[in-house]
Amino acid sequence: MFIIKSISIALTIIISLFSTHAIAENYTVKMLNKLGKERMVYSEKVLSIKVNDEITWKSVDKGHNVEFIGMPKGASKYKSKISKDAKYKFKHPGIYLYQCTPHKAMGMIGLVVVGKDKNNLDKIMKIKVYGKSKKLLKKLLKSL
Ligand SMILES: [Cu+2]
Repeated sequence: MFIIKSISIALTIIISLFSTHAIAENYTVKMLNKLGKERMVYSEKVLSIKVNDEITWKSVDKGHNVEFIGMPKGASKYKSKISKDAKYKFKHPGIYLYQCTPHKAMGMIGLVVVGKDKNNLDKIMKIKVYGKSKKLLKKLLKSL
């Protein structure tokens, strides 16, 4: 009886460890000069993640960064250093829009949807983006 109880307690601990592990995930987005036919791109343009997930942007090619230009209420602004890996933990549900500062007119933008929450979609649609990013942003928002 004692053994069965011990096993069941151990199992409960193991399962809870696994589930807490599954709660926060880390995604990787590569910052690239070239991807197929595209130039100056993030390897993932749209990511849907959960609250408390993290994204690491890898500086695979030099000269890129991450600059948040739109985010849900409560989320802090973020701007990373050029040619450095960047990491951000998404604590607030909603849509985040970011761009690469040097290539913002070349369509180097990305969207993150946290917690499947699109409460700030109207605000994101009104954010000013540049050059090639205008058409791309419209397309990406439509795909959400
Ligand atoms: Cu760039």
